[in-house]
Amino acid sequence: MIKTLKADSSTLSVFMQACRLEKSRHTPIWLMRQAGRYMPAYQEIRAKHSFLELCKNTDLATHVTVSTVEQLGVDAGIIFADILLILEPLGAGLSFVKGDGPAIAKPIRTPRDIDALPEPHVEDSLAYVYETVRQSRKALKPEIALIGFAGAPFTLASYLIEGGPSKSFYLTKKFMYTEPEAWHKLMDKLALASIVYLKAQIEAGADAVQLFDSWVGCLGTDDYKTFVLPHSQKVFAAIRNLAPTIHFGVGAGSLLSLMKTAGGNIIGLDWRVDLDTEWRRLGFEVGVQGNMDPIILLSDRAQINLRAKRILEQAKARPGHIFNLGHGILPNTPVDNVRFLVDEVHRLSTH
Ligand code: 1CP
Repeated sequence: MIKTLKADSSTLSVFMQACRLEKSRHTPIWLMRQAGRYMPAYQEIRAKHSFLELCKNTDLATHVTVSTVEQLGVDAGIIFADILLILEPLGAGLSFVKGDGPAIAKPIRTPRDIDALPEPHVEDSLAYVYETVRQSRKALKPEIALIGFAGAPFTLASYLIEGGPSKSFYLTKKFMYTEPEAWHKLMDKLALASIVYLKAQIEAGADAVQLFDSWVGCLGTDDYKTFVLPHSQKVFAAIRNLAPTIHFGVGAGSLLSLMKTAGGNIIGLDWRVDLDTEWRRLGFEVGVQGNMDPIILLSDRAQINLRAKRILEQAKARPGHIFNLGHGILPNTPVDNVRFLVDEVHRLSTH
């Protein structure tokens, strides 16, 4: 049984209707990275607290989640957290360096490093995330869905092995190709921890969950099948009956049907693919989320209107389209443009 919002409110949430591939009064919209540095209110909070402090302060994290929804008028909130938090109880030495993004003090470079990884006990070590879910669900109006999330095993492994962001994923791929046995052991460990993590978020009140495989687009189809698919599939199989799931990757056009095989009620599309063509190819038994280029939000209202219209035309008001960007909002985005997009999507899709 897929979990719904409280019996009387499930029919009110356009986001949950889309997750269930039901018609809704307008197309739901939320935006990846909707809470963050492009918002002056967020910057003010960040001036006083480090990013990790903010994630662990459940009152503040709830405030960021909920006030973002109120400010933008979106149909779903996403808990304020990060895909990399799960690496902390794995003893990776996670920090966020100003300007440079995340850094891992103890990256994984040998099979022995994997054997030495501690048991992460995510039920306890990430209890603050579940508390943020609980508080946010309570604070949001019933018709606003709350999205929980985790990083997919491949994207998490890439940070653990590279030690931070990467463009080529050279160390990750080298490890995958030369140490396949250790690779699968690591992926299995990450998948098992993510299952416990996602189940606890759903238990705490997340209405749907998104698995971010942001960097999987660097792989070819054969490598995805061999090294990634079984592990992501394990995560989706474990939670499929608990809540609707969204499966997201960037630059992953050639992997979309394999990602569908791995799992997800909704498949994330970025701007590099044509929404209509890809949805047809995937089949209408799954929904799609996307797919505006985040840089459109740095242009002007005329362009935002035009592009929103085009995406909605491509989706043809089929049930199961969740409007979003193809990737996260960029730091220099004007908040007014984001609000304009949300209003336009609601206005243009109301029927
Ligand atoms: O300086 C700051 O204030 C920190 C910036 C920041 C924020 C606001 C980071 C560091 N993470 C987050 C929050 C976050 N991250 C959320 C919740 C907020 C929301 O979406 O509204 C979510 C869902 C994420 C997910 C996330 N973190 C992903 C997957 C999505 C994506 O962008 O592909 C990834 C890859 C990360 C890693 C990460 N965390 C932070 C940064 C700067 C990065 C990317 C670094 C890189 O380029 O590899």
